[in-house]
Amino acid sequence: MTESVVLAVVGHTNVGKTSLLRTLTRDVAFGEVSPHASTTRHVEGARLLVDGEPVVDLYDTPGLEDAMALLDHLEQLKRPGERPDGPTLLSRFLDGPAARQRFEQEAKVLRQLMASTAGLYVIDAREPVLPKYRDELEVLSMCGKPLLPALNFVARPDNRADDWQQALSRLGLHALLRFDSVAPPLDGEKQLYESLALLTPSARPQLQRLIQDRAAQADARRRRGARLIAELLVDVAAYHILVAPDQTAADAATQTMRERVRQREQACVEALLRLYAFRLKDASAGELPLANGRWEEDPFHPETLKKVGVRLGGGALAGAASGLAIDLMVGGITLGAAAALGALAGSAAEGGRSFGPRVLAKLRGYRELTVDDPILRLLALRQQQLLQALEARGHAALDPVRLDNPAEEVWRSGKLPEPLVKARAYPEWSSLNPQPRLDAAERQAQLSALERIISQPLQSRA
Ligand SMILES: Nc1nc2c(ncn2[C@@H]2O[C@H](COP(=O)(O)OP(=O)(O)OP(=O)(O)O)[C@@H](O)[C@H]2O)c(=O)[nH]1
Ligand SMILES: [Mg+2]
Repeated sequence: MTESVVLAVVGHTNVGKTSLLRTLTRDVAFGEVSPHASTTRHVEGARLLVDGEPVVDLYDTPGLEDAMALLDHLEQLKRPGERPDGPTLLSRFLDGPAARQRFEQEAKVLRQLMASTAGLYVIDAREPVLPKYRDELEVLSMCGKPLLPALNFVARPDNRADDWQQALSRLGLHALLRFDSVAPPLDGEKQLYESLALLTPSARPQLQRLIQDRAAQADARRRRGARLIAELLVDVAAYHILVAPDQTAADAATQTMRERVRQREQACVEALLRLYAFRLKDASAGELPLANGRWEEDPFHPETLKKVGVRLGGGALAGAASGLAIDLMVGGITLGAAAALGALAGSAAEGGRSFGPRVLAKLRGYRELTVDDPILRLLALRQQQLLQALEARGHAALDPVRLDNPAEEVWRSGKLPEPLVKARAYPEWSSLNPQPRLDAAERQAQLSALERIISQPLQSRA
């Protein structure tokens, strides 16, 4: 087995070293992050595995505070006429008393970097390029290890990444990374490992493995996320309540429907957060403007008719019931007429089985309450935006994602995707209805089709 690559994350205090580790490990609980200096006091490691094997060990280190004083001290450690190289001089320092006292924190950092394959030098790119950073780089470079500067905070408009790039190249550091631990660029992680692979050829195989594994995982997560959203939408589209023809029943049904759709959306939010390894408090859903639902005054939805039609095609029905079905097919029937035919449908045992309880209930004057199209559209939009936000969110982020009611044209006003139109006619596809049949092959096929639609980026979908 090849050895894992050891990376030390180093830099000035409060520049986001621990935050970077959180994002790279996808672990929101790694270490302690705070807006105050000197938060991390000890070296702390985290291991990145591929197929259960360690490939990269990342080490968080305390922040450097006074590199200038340390440089002065190192100068004093030189003997007259001697010009020791960096590692020699640093070893002398690390064996001396100052490494246990005044420069205890700095000693921890330098020991870790000397024991590592390479270092990631984190910079708060909002800061002006001050001489103290040059001193830091001078001390760190004495370890004799490749250093990759990582300009952090570049998602902030007030960053000075260009100034830093110039200053670093004057110091001979030409490879660098633009990153943001809170809002990392989508390919930021890949760039980080690729840049490190260029600096440390011996680490290339492991870093390549990690890059591939991370990409595959991101892909799998995105597909799983789209599936979770597809399941929510089919659940809600196929959800229906048969309501007796009086106002009290209608009010109660509307209330129930609102409550259950809200809970179902929340369950999807939570599943997405878990999938992306965030905490429940990392997202909060604004109120869903769930109006009064949709009353299917015309209970004979084209899809329902198609379904009934297909069954009638089986030829099991005789005389009257077939006539009824034909009337339904051409849409020439009203609720009143249907109710008048209720007795017929109810007594026709053969027909009863074919129509199923849903159609029979409607024939008896029951109405069907379903969730309105705009709500379906809104749910689709909100969850897709959440998915996008989670993909672009670093595990160092502290502010929650907020789910609003976004403006987007295709889902808002375009044609509702076919799988959802279809789901309207299949109450058994919804886990919100009694006796669901969630493993039905057709449901699975429609979920897959919907998952593909959802996997496309929001804007480019036509
Ligand atoms: N917006 C933004 N904030 C960040 C980023 N990185 C870190 N922060 C914030 O900066 C502050 C310092 O982050 P830490 O990760 O604790 O910094 P550190 O370098 O580990 O600090 P010490 O351990 O004290 O040396 C925290 O308030 C973070 O939330 C970033 O890329 N973008
Ligand atoms: Mg820290």
